[in-house]
Amino acid sequence: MADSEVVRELKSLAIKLRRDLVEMIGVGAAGHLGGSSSLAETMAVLYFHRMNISKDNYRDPGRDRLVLSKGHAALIQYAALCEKGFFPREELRRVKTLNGLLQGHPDLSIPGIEAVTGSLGQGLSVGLGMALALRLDKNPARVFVIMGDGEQSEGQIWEASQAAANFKVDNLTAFIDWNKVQATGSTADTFNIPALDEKWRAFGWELIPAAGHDPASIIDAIEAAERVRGRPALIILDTVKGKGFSFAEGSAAYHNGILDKETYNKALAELEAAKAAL
Ligand SMILES: Cc1ncc(C[n+]2csc(CCOP(=O)(O)OP(=O)(O)O)c2C)c(N)n1
Repeated sequence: MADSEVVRELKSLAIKLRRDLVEMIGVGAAGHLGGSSSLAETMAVLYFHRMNISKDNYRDPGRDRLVLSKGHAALIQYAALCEKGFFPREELRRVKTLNGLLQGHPDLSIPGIEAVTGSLGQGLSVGLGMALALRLDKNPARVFVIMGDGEQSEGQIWEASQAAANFKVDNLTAFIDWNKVQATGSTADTFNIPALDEKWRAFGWELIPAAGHDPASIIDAIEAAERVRGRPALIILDTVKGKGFSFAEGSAAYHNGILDKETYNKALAELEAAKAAL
């Protein structure tokens, strides 16, 4: 069970990451608010509690690796990397500009990014390759892969899923950001995948549920995943798309919506209120 002060600090970090996210999107421009904010607590836990990764060791073979398979949520990962000092804050202001470092989807030119993603369905295969290579090298580092629930419609995921179980990979922890909404509507209406958890179990994975906006639950789930031996583990993060912003919660409109002055100010005000309530 995580220390309550640690949990409070991670909650506060998640709010900070959401603030950077809103500022990166800005007024009058589109940005992936919904699927980024649903990952704020997970990013806080991974980067500030669990992963052995820093601006000084991010090229060392012994570092832990994170592959953001749902690459459209890159802004929340950039916010975390920036907070860890991987690049100066000015880069957040130049995000998604031609001469900026931070592109709309993760790119290997960005310090701390481990894989090019954005075309959905590929990240688990990439992470599996990393995990197998680490095992061959007897390297104890771990690989984390974050997928979306809408992304589960991609066939390549199921090939990687079977391969990971076949090769008894246990140095890989995968996540599904189960926020129930994808780009244009609910995941169930757009491409329904009944009994998703049973499918993963049938494919040979250990399944671990987590409350995706509670750092303590995420930490417990990650620790449980790391105790699993001889097969891969999947954490299903029960989350809300657009979490933290009343106008965006559960809404496909803010998958990649435009913030106007009013919603921008409202977003910042709601974050201030959340911070004050901590
Ligand atoms: C191969 C591929 N097909 C389609 C898209 C377009 N696309 C971008 S995000 C998205 C929805 C993804 O939904 P989900 O995985 O649930 O992400 P989240 O809701 O967590 O943002 C789609 C279809 C894409 N990026 N890649």
